[in-house]
Amino acid sequence: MAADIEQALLQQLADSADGSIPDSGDFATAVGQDHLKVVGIIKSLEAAEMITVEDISHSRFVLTSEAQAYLSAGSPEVQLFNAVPADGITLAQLKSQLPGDVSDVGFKQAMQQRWVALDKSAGEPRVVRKVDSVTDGAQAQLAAVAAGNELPKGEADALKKRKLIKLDTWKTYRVSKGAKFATQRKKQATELTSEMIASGSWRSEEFKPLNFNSLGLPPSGGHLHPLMKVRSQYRKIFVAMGFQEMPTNNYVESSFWNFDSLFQPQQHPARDAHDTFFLTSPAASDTFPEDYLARVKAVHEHGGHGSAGYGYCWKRSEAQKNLLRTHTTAVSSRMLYKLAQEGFKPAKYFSIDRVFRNEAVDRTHLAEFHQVEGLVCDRGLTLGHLIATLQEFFSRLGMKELRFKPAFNPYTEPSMEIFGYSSELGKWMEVGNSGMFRPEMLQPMGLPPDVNVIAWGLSLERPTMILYGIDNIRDLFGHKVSLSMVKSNPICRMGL
Ligand code: FB9
Repeated sequence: MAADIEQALLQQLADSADGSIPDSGDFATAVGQDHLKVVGIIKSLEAAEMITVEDISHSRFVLTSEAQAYLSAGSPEVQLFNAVPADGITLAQLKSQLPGDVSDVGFKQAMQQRWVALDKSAGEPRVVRKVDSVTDGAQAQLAAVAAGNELPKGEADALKKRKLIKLDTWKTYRVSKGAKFATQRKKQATELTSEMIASGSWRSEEFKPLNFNSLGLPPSGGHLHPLMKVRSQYRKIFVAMGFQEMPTNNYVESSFWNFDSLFQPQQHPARDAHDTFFLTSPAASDTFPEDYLARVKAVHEHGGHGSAGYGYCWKRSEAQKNLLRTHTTAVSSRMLYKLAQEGFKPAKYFSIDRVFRNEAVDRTHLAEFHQVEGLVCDRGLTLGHLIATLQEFFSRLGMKELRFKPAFNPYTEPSMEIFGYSSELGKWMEVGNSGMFRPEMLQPMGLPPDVNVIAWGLSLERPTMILYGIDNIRDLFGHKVSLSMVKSNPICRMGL
């Protein structure tokens, strides 16, 4: 037990003539303890200034694992020599008789020592003996090393070169009495108690020095996932720009609000199970604002508000199908309808929450991601307002330069893909999509005809991967995420 070793060491110091223990290695052997354990105690006694310590460095050659084998089997050159019959043997036969490493090393050594020669005179090369007998000097040397005897430098260097021996170094300690030497370690008090003060015993107490550098236990607190940290930064930006957050607490949506209300035709490819997760139970919704639903049916079938519509037979059953929302634009649609029903007033809304798409999973795409969406609803809004708003929004994300590429969304016209120049990455990248909601979407809701809605969307995952230097989205989100990453990820400030 550690205390016994400590006791034995202090006692031996007290009893020793010169007040020292010459070598902790011998002491460990004497008390039958592992030297490492003794070193631990020596270090703590030294810290308590009960002893002083001097290092003693040791080194000696030890056999490598390869040499261990030769100790019993003989050196490879001797094993090879013994395998060469008096009348010689073909190299191939010889190699087949000895383990691979022995025949190669052995042959080289035996040739070097001129014990054997290669006779190529007749056809296949033959190994022949050049001496009648040999002594296994190498094995003897290895045995000497194993026994701890010194070898002449030349021999040691030769064995070292053959990687048969290696230098083993270790340290022991000469231990002497320290300033605070005692045969008993005085348990250092770790705190000043009222009893000590009352009894006055504090005067004779030895207090454990306070280690002001000790880090102490890190406060165990909650850790925000990087996505949540970036989400809160996006929230701050939206709120600072006067936007209100939309309620997104419904992953399950009806096709009506997710697609139909957005004037997305019922045969649109995004509406089949290849792209969308449809629910089997509850498979369908049936509570809709019927008057509004009728107007949506009408605009899909016949258009209106300057639109030709799609001219197909719109089916209620299709709109009833429940799904995992494919975009938070479904929430925008509900909020705009509500705004129209409650009597239009200008509004700025945003949403940040999960959306689900039955897409192939790859380094940057999972079957779900967090969509960030913003919209401004007001009279006379134009594409210019959208571009200016995007510039303001992305400049707060640190993206001062934007470019816009015409695009297509079923629910916005005109639509633009947004590209931003990332100074961190030194390249242009797609940072989102945007557009002006179509009148075929807004008018059936009951919004005044001169009200326009500019909107845009992006993801949370892409900026978070860039900010945290995460290359594969699986390392950011999902069951493979290492909790240490969540616990140790720094705070990344965007755009400041
Ligand atoms: O987030 C995306 N890119 C991005 C965003 C920010 C960023 O860094 C910040 C500045 C610091 C870096 C990159 N994208 C959108 C672009 C691409 O990554 C794209 O390949 C993947 N997109 C997702 C959809 O994938 C199928 C990102 C996601 C996306 C795309 C479009 C919308 C929302 C999310 C939308 C919309 C919309 C359009 C009009 C009206 C309303 C909403």
